[in-house]
Amino acid sequence: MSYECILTEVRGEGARKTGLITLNRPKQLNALNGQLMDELGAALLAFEADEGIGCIVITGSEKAFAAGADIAAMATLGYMEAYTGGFITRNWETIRQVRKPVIAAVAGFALGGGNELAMMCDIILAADTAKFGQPEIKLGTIPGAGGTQRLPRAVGKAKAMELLLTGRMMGAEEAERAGLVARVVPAASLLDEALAVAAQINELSGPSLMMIKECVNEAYESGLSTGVRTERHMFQSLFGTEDQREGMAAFLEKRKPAFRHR
Ligand code: DAK
Repeated sequence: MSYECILTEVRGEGARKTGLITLNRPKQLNALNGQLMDELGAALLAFEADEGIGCIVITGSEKAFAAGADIAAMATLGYMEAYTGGFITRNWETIRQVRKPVIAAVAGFALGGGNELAMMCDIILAADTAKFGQPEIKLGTIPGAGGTQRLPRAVGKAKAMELLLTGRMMGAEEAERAGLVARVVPAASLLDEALAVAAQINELSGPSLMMIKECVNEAYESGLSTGVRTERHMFQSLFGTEDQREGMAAFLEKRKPAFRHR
């Protein structure tokens, strides 16, 4: 499939490679419109279905990961259009269907829906130029793709309230201190760093990676005891996989494991 608002590539060397998605509406600072969201959804599902892909990286431009949903496309919507269809609803949840690890490599602005998109990824790596925020309040609206839910879980209620109620942006260092991003790297090496993390992940056992995602998301979305119970069941179930046999045997034989993702 050919895309207009994103670029897709396969990167890496090993048996499992990285699916790289670059948001590509630079003139609009990668504002997320319906076409971009459709293409992003299609690309994510294609990489998810491809057995040769272990991990997915989503990135933007130097200036913007994404400056939010496309305000020009939203400005004149009525309630029924917003509720029943159009870009506002479609494909925002697709990323949650992806069971492979997804890394957001963020440089420049990650605002509104851009920050919400990054927060739906499993790991956020930030360039030192990154700026995160939920400025919807300045537009007379509120976040609509999880910002009021995921931001407090990521940075705590106090900072989330301040950011949400004022629309202030925070820089990469502050975002790392607050727990929103995994790591800050120099802007010039952002993509290389993200691809290096992805390459590390690509060497690991696919089923175990999926189960870690499921367990962490379970704990994140429910209570501790439910999460711990899920984790125990997943841990036990991995004793039915070849990769567990291989991983533990390789450790005992002092060699590198050769995972076959089953
Ligand atoms: N939408 C459309 N165009 C945008 C845009 C956006 N979000 N952000 C920037 N642009 C466009 C600008 O209009 C400008 O276009 P031209 O004038 O050149 O034609 C171009 O990108 C460059 O922007 P600036 O000239 O403004 O550049 P600056 O460096 O001066 O400022 C900025 C950069 C990022 C601070 C500024 O552009 C800005 O404040 N942008 C708006 C940020 C914002 O308010 N974002 C939140 C939007 S609301 C939902 C899913 C998602 C959402 C809601 C519901 N559901 C699933 C229900 C999400 C909502 C939002 O994100």
